[in-house]
Amino acid sequence: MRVLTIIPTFNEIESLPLTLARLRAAVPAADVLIVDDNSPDGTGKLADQAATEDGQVFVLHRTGKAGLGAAYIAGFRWALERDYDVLVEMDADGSHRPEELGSLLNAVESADLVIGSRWVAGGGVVNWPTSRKLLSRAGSFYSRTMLGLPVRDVTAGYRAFRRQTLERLDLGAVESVGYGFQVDMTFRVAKLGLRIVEVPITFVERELGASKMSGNIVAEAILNVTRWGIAARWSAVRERFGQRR
Ligand SMILES: Nc1nc2c(ncn2[C@@H]2O[C@H](COP(=O)(O)OP(=O)(O)O)[C@@H](O)[C@H]2O)c(=O)[nH]1
Ligand SMILES: [Mg+2]
Repeated sequence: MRVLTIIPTFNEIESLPLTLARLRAAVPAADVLIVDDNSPDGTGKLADQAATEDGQVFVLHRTGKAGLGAAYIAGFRWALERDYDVLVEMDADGSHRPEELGSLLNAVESADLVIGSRWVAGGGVVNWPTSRKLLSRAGSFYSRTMLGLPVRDVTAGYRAFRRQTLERLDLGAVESVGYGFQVDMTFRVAKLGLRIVEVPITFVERELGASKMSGNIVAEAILNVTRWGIAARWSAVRERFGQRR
């Protein structure tokens, strides 16, 4: 299994070196692609330096900040042009512990998409206030019910896709940027009837640098989930009505 771990970065100069070192130590066989959106703090240069020192580290430079979703889509395309079997999503800030990647990779041997999940037995979050935990759980609950998804942690960003899963998706149609991107991808994989498996992870809130998530990104996710849910129900109703005629 050839594995590529994709790490999107925007101003992660403090966090990236440690995450990269931990990842290379935890799963030495996996290649790494850093997708940097021209970070003003020089993360891109730091990534280039890492790539010159380590033949398994690659960098994709983009012209400016275009959101997490767009960065991942570019990373997926890069990987699909090469012969990787498994594509992993991982944050740069250490929240997705590289030491837990092995458990995602074990699971992806018999799944189309593996989600590292905070909200299944054995999973959890370190250093989040109760309010943030509630927001995440409520967001997952709303998305799960609205879209009929068999997933407890729908917005999770620590994932492993089989190459064939991404090949079956229309990547150009994915527009969402933040948490909505993760929900969007889950919904698309579920609609294809593919096998989604959650493995428990412990998400550790970042200690260095700043979060890029914003109220806008949360609002986009809620709005999109509502639109997709209504559209899915509406087409189910039309199908039933059509069958009766
Ligand atoms: N390339 C790129 N990476 C981004 C962008 N927004 C966020 N990221 C990265 O996505 C990951 C998750 O973002 P983070 O701010 O930690 O979100 P949070 O964990 O929900 O607070 C980090 O590695 C960020 O550097 C973006 O617009 N472009
Ligand atoms: Mg984070």
